[in-house]
Amino acid sequence: GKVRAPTHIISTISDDRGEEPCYAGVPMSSIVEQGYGVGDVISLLWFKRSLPRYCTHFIEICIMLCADHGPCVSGAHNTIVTARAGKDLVSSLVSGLLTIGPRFGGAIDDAARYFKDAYDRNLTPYEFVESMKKKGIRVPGIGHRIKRGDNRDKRVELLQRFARTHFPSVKYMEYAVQVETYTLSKANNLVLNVDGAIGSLFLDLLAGSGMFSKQEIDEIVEIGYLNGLFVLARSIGLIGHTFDQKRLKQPLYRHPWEDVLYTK
Ligand code: Q5B
Repeated sequence: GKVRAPTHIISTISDDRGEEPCYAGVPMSSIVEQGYGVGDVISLLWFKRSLPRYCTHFIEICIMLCADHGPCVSGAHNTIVTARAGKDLVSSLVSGLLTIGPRFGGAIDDAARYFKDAYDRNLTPYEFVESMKKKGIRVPGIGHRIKRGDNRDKRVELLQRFARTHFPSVKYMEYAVQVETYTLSKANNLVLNVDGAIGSLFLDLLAGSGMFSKQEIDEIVEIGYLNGLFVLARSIGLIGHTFDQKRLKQPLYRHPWEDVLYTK
């Protein structure tokens, strides 16, 4: 047979060599003609399989809910400042994206990792939270700058309502809610936040859909796919903030002296 030189790249998610591009083996004409949505495309390109409609709908809800959260959050602030410095769309976008991390928007993977580990080891919420405290680690997915026990995050409620109606099991989410009940007894700002809700519910999606083996779930959680949902979603809002500033012809941003504590 033919001897082929070793390749320098291996790729398994898409193929552009034929008449039409394919995502995980599904041709573009099927994607368009069969009415696939962005959740289906994410399923194909990230998870390499077609997921049931309730799963792809859930993914789409995550994307819509996380697309923006106003101009005051870290990402939007960076993007606005960058756009006002006259920079281009990509620079303004990545400047905002670079703020996504363990405190802002990028706690989904760690929330999934810690909630899964604690639930699977049968830790009570008390044991889990107090063991995190001993290690000096803030519980990922818990806490918010403006949301409180008496001013819950509507996005979290919407995700929970959808999952309770459509998911076969919400055991990880219910565990996260029990953790929240305990953290709220300590301080009113320690609510289950949008990262924690998505992290715990994605565990339920992976475990309850029957579409993933245990080994695959462990790999997804270990590699950390889920912050990708926030990155993807928030890009929509950050691009919007860039256009907004350009449209409004906003001048170079300079922070007011009065708002800085100059001290030695
Ligand atoms: N304490 C989010 O903190 C925030 C604790 C905790 C135990 C915790 C904090 C945190 C984990 C990371 C996380 C995602 C930094 C948040 C998001 C998207 C967003 C954003 C938006 C959007 C807020 C006061 C006291 C201290 C702390 C203790 C706080 N969190 N203890 N576990 N998790 N969470 N991030 O308000 O005794 O006084 O020292 O790191 O899940 O990013 O809208 O803004 O869509 O854009 O700055 O929703 O919770 O509170 O730092 O003053 O802490 O609470 O140890 O105790 P804050 P701090 P003490 S969702």
